[in-house]
Amino acid sequence: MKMILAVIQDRDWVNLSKELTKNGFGVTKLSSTGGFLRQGNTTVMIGVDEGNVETVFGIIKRQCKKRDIPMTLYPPSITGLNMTSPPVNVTVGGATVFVMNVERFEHLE
Ligand code: 2BA
Repeated sequence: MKMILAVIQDRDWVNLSKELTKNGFGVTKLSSTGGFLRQGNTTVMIGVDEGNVETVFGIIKRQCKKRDIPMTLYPPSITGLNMTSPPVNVTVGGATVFVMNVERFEHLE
């Protein structure tokens, strides 16, 4: 068994979870925060048999979009001045995905 851990954008969660569950994959959502933008994002945990890893990758690729996010590098709270620097675009996504081996999996009842 493998554990797929994917950091995605919040707005992709609904469509991603719909397609995963429709195809019989269990998924858990964790609320997370990116270290660079310091904005909320979503981390999903998907436990799958090894043979399904590529199927899940296909679903993530379909549902998680690359987007440009405007970011103000130096807001007044940092500069102490009553002005902001012009926003720059940071490209985020589609998804940052890790695949890990699972030593043991049990669904206890
Ligand atoms: P953030 O850390 O908020 O990063 C958002 C986006 O900012 C990144 O998009 C990337 O395009 C850019 N970025 C990040 N660090 C940068 C840097 N030092 N210099 C310039 N640009 C930088 P993604 O690469 O799509 O990453 C989206 C989110 O995935 C990240 O949000 C973070 O939460 C997570 N992530 C990315 N790489 C990771 C890693 N190696 N380990 C753990 N989490 C990771």
